[in-house]
Amino acid sequence: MKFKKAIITGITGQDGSYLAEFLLKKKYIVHGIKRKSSSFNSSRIDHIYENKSYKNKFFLHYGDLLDSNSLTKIIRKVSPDEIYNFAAQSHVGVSFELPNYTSQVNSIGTLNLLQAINDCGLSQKTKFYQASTSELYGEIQEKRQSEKTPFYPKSPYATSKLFAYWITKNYRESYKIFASNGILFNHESPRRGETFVTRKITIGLSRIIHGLEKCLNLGNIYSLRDWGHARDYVEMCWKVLQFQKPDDFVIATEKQYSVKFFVDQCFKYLKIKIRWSGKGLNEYAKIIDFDKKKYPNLKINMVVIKISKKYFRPNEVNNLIGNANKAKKLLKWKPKINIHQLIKEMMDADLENSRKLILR
Ligand code: NAP
Ligand code: F7E
Repeated sequence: MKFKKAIITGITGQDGSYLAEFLLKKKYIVHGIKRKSSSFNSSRIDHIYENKSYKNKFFLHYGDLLDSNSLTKIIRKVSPDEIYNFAAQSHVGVSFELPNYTSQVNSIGTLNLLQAINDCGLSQKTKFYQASTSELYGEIQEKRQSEKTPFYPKSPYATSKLFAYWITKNYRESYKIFASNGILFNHESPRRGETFVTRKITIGLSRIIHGLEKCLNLGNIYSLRDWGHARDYVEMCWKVLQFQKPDDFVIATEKQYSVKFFVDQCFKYLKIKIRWSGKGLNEYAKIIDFDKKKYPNLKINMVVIKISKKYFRPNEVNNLIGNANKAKKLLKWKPKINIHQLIKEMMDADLENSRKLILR
């Protein structure tokens, strides 16, 4: 039996690790591209690498989106059926501080991959998935954003992803590569990068509970997002490439919550009562009731959330919510995990991580 071969860029990231697990379960041979780092960056995939049943099925290659030679070499050697481009400088806030680097990796990096497919003579064999983003909608032009909604990017991250979106379409039209964009709205998990807001909240609250930190500082808590689960969404990335033709799809839960709501629901899950007071940069939340036996490190009136100017962006995307009708209809998909299940999974995992930190 001939197994399909896939290359995943960004294998060490949240989505890369979940997609690797998903494809391996589907009997793919998975090749991950991992960049050289001075410290360990493989914690999300170590369990896959060490799993004996994936011996000869899971391979890692050093490569970098900015080093086109490395990409061509790997693509030529593997001759993959599918490439999933997840590698990116993916932090919107950081992109304002690293606009040039973000643009190089996210824009030119995507072009390097597409050109490598062509240069290796694989344009009629290798399907290409581009990790596009709801950030493309930025200053929203429609209440619910679909594949037809005009883009209005508001950060170096979003503008770099706009180039990547269009170059993917361009290579589809010019060279007939099966190249598709998944326009994914925010998706989270216990493997989410620690500086993205949901994970920052679940880590922050876990550490406060364990007495490792006193207070969590946040930025714009009135920002609205459509949050799904990464494990749910990587299945969609795969489905996008199994569709009968290359196309672009919005993937979203179609439900919207504020950052403040996410905080409130985490405290609710923990059965800790808080009260919000103040306005703007002076807004804060303090603890007003909790189980003293369960949480010996907490105190009544302890201020646990503060607002800090540091976490506001020069240009804020305030309001995103997707319309995923096309994916639901054509790819026969609907999200499986709701925000409460997501919060439970993230809180439980980070409480356990903090507990282990203390035991060390
Ligand atoms: P992530 O956790 O930040 O992972 C990014 C990955 O890219 C990491 O493996 C990182 O390697 C790698 N990378 C960064 N620069 C690279 C370079 N120059 N060459 C090769 N690899 C490089 O991101 P994610 O949340 O999994 O998201 C996956 C993709 O989907 C990204 O392209 C992101 O922009 C896009 N996206 C994400 C969301 C979301 O809500 N998560 C929504 C829409 C679109 P290191 O581990 O060494 O840093
Ligand atoms: O911010 C606000 C912040 O950094 C969400 C990336 O995966 O999804 C992600 O981008 C919201 C923003 O994600 C803090 O201002 C408040 O309004 O978790 P985030 P993001 O910017 O939406 C999209 C779809 C991607 O494509 C990206 O790759 O929360 N916020 N206080 C905060 N955000 C952070 N990070 N930290 C705070 O303290």
